[in-house]
Amino acid sequence: MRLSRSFLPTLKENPAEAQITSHRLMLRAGMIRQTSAGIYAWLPAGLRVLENIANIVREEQDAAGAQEVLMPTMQSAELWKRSGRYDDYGPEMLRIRDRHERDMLFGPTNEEMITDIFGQVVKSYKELPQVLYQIQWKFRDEVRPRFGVMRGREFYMKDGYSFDLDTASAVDTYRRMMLAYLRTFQRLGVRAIPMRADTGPIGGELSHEFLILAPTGESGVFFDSALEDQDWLAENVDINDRASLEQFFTRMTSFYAATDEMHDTAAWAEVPAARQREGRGIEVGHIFNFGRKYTQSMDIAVSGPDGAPLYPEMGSYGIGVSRLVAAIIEASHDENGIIWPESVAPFKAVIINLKNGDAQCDALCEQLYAAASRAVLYDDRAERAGAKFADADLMGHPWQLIVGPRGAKEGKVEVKNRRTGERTEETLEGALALIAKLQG
Ligand code: 5CA
Repeated sequence: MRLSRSFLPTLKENPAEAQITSHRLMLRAGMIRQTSAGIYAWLPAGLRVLENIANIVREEQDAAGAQEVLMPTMQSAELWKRSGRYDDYGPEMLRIRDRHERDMLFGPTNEEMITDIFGQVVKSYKELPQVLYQIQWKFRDEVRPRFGVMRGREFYMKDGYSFDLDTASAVDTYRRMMLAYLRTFQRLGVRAIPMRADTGPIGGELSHEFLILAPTGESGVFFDSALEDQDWLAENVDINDRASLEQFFTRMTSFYAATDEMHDTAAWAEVPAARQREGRGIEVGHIFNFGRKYTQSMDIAVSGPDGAPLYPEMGSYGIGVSRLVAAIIEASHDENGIIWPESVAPFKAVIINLKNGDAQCDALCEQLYAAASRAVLYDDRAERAGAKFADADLMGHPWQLIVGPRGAKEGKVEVKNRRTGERTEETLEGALALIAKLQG
């Protein structure tokens, strides 16, 4: 994409309405614009990050055996009356009446709807287990939407739901999802620490939250630093083997980690002092196992081996996809702007033409750009070099390919790594090889 023709409206000044770094940087880097309280439009750079995150989430869900569906945002109140949550949910639920005076709502979550759909389709225990997920907009009428997309009213969530025959199988599914989550966050270039959590209005016993460390986080966290050193992508787990899943889960939960709500000072004292980490965290995911709460209340049964009706055990698994965009920025930025992990960056590299109109600079940049896919941005604006550098740092592209008149004369490109600040001089071939590698 040529920056001169793009819709990437960067701002030099800090917007007054933004209180935290990620919100400021998302506005300044032209990723989002607010359309009403807690509701945002995603502009091209923001949307690319949102979709990159969603795609990694999708790949790991699919690898864990979950299947993607897409449910509507609008739901009928009838469904929620069946589970008893229509009255319980409170003012966070946006209630709407249609022209026929039917009560509707904008879905804050989908346990009821997926359970109903499951019940229409699955009739026998032989069809279990099933894990279904979607990536869809949710609406919660938060009292105090704040910090931009971090706590929005409309937000993008991956919500998954599992149905198992018995508790042992439901626990396997929970553990499989736990691993998928750890792998997902690691691929997103952030460390999200799993912590035992309260289940709140979703219900159930077994629950973990995943928190990314950041001073602006809403929860206090206590954890063993050994959790930060694990490589979940290298973890050798056979996800179809109960013993292997158990071994992984036992090892993972052997490290202390809890939010302030669940903090246990006696267990904490047993963590070696050098490994005790205290701080604040942003909740980017939450998984729950709540047994038969919805299948029983909504009377959704399958026929068991002896023909008798059997209520499947359920779990639900959320990831805050739009919140993650902000959380990744909170965890990865410096005073000049965003530092995107390569896996989610809106553009993996920017070609910076330091002297537009100079025949040699233009020719070299065009040669690089001709080899580039949509993952590379070309700053071809008639701007000062300083302004181009500032925007490149602000937008956080992992690589900058800098072409100035002196280098262009010799066919040389300066390559800067945004994270390390390291600069190298490359030949045209070297720069083309980097572009090919980034796109590969
Ligand atoms: N039904 C379950 C899991 S599918 C559920 O709704 N879980 S949740 O309430 O914990 O939400 C899942 C994730 O959505 C949270 O971990 C958080 O990352 C994100 N989230 C929740 N509320 C908001 C909000 N107001 N703005 C942005 N993200 C949010």
